[in-house]
Amino acid sequence: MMRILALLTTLSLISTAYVQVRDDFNGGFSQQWRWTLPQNDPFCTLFDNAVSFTSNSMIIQTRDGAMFQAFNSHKNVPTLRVGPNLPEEWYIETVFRTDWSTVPFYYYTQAGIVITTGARNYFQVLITRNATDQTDTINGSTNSEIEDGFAWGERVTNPWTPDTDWVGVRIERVGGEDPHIVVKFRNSATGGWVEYDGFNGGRYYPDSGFYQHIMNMLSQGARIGVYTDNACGCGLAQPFEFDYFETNLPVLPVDDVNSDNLVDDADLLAVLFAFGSSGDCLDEDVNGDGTVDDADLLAVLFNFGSGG
Ligand SMILES: [Ca+2]
Ligand SMILES: [Ca+2]
Ligand SMILES: [Ca+2]
Repeated sequence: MMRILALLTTLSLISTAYVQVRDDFNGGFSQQWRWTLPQNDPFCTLFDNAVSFTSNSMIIQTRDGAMFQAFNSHKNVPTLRVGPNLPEEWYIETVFRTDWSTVPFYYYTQAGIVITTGARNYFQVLITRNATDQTDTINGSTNSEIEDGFAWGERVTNPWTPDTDWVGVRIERVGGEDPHIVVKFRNSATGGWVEYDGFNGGRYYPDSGFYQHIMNMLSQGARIGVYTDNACGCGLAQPFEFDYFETNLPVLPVDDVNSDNLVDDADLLAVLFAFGSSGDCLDEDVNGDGTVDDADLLAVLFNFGSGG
């Protein structure tokens, strides 16, 4: 093995271009998702058999738990890790559906996108039960926290009466002469992505704290993924079915065990040291089958020398 390591470390590192990442959840993950969430207890959020796949979607049932303020106990938060070298223009989007008729009017039950460095720091773009009005409506919303300091994002859509069709949320950065971040949504009436249409609109400009918070997280190894929340602590197991998740942000390969943007001998050694371990959330379990073994070693070797 040492001969192999010595040989491999002499290889020059190859840069790979980042491309659009899309997971259609066709019977399982096609991308490099992880269930770990820093600053959260449990660190491994995969919990209670709440996650399943159809041939073309992923279903997450809400579970009690929260990222809200210091209640850092959220469950079932799958994310991808963002690497360096963000493109000037980027986007993250997901599309999902649920049967809103089973969500009580008085809970802010919600789902959507999360950008996070941990349970104490995040930004979410969501579609939420409109519990403020306590009517059978839903609306787009945003939430944010910096060091557990919660801020409702003050970006909402006008409420609408839900149907069983897909809905979607999207966050994107527009570059050029007027750079800004914008949050968008879609439902069966919008005919595609449209900007948040409630008060304050959907745009964040570079002088806003929310803009800076989002960009800071993305430049510090953020994780991006899908989020579900019963927002009640009442045991409500609401199934949210996700059709797909897509982004053009650079996503670190799962073979990069130590998240330093290179697949090299350090990752190989990490796998070797964890050899024989088992569990749901081991970084060294590269192929995600629950055990660290020779298959994971081979997976790292196969991508050896790749990086951003
Ligand atoms: Ca928190
Ligand atoms: Ca690495
Ligand atoms: Ca494995």
